[in-house]
Amino acid sequence: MQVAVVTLFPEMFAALTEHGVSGRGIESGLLELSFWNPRDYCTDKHRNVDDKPFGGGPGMLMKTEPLLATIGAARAGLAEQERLQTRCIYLSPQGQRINHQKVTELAALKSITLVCGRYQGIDARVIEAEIDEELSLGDFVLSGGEFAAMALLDAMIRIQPGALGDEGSATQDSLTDGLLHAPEYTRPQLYEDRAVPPVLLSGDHAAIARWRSKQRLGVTWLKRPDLLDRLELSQEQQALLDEFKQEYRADIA
Ligand code: 9WO
Repeated sequence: MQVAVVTLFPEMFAALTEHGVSGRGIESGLLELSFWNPRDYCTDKHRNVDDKPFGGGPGMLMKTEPLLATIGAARAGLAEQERLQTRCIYLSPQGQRINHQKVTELAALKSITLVCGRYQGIDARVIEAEIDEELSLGDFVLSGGEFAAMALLDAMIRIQPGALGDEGSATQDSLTDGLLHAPEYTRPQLYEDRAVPPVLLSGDHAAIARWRSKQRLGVTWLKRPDLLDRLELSQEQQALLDEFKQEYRADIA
């Protein structure tokens, strides 16, 4: 997959390219990143990349001509096939919310272009003309789109086939099936007066799988009931969730 990133701060992406699973994924060519900096597409002698908003008010916008030239260069830099299919994405709090399903959809594309805004953002006509999709990580404001782009890219890289190695398959991710993860435990077996749930030490794989399924349903019910509302539970899952609720109510009584 080819990803073109339009950013005034390409150096920030070292956090993604030089560490951990995402670093190895890029190193091994699962995802090819290129950077396109509006600073390099300025035409005025001062190399200005910001401009005043019409109508006044605080803050600046990204200067339009260098931004358009950069998006155009990023698109021209893609191979022809990728260019025809590329999706141009702007990361902003005004966008549609990204979830695991969206990440999966984007990760399957041949190429995407990520536009990272700075300052107060970009001219509305650039969004209309050049942006296919405006996406948000949540209802909060950053100082620019770079961290959001990196978060999205990290999520996309780790689900590329071959990214995680053998020990952790992305198909086992929580949220792949719309549920949260079951609680996990490592040593020590006893931490102050808290013991690891005995079933996890039992060696009974069927019992462990059943316990984890029940916990996943229960944890999702407790922490993110909005996720459960969107799911069609099987009879078996409904029975497990009912069991969890009973035990939970007995526990807090
Ligand atoms: C800056 C600013 C300064 C003065 C007055 C108003 C202002 N609004 C903004 C602003 O919203 N800046 C954004 C910074 C412009 C687009 C890129 N930036 C951004 C992206 N912030 N937060 C995101 C983001 C992206 C994805 N998910 C969550 C947040």
